[in-house]
Amino acid sequence: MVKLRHFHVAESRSMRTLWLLNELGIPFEGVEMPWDLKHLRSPDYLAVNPLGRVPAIIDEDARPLFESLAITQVLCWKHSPDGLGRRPGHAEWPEWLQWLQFSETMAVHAACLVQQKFFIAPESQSSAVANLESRRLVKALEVIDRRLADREYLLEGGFSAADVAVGYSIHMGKLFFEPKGLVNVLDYYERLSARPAFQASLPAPSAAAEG
Ligand SMILES: N[C@@H](CCC(=O)N[C@@H](CS)C(=O)NCC(=O)O)C(=O)O
Repeated sequence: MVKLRHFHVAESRSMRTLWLLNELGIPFEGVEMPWDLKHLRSPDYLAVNPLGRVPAIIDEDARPLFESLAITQVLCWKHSPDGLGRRPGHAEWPEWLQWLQFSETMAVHAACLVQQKFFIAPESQSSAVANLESRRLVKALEVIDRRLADREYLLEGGFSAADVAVGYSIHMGKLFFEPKGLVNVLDYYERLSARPAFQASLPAPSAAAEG
């Protein structure tokens, strides 16, 4: 019996959770919604996530959980505490937590660019905001680039959910520009995006073409 439900909108923060679920290889039911407020702000969905955003999950305890990085921590704790996760007390636990949160620092800049480009009417878009947010995203990517100068993944111990979280934010950032010159980031993204679990979290080709 499938116990876990995952609420997803293609190419949104819920891709982070979908990719993680695919890496974990645990059974779940995907509830896919379109990018529209009719679904995201419906009373049924607001009962799951009071802000009407994605991702959210409902696990076996039947209590909804939202915020992608809280979901990451809970799922890793339950299903892969010493693999994709790191436990409190593990030497890499502080850094694991840090890179998880850093992924949201990056995603907030990318989300602002998504709003500027897709959701704000052209006459209200601001090139000053778009330039500032792009520069701040590049600064964050430079931090990742330096971190990867002498390692394949963010942690010495190898691939973890921190790479899923940050990898999704790079994926989102790449919608706007190629981080040219940041060769470590580009190699890293290539490694991450070749993973079957990443591939399985992309929209189906027909959906991508429509959308
Ligand atoms: N910090 C939250 C951000 C969630 C979030 O803003 N998700 C976006 C998609 S990337 C969303 O659902 N936006 C719909 C809306 O704001 O109406 C998380 O990481 O889960």
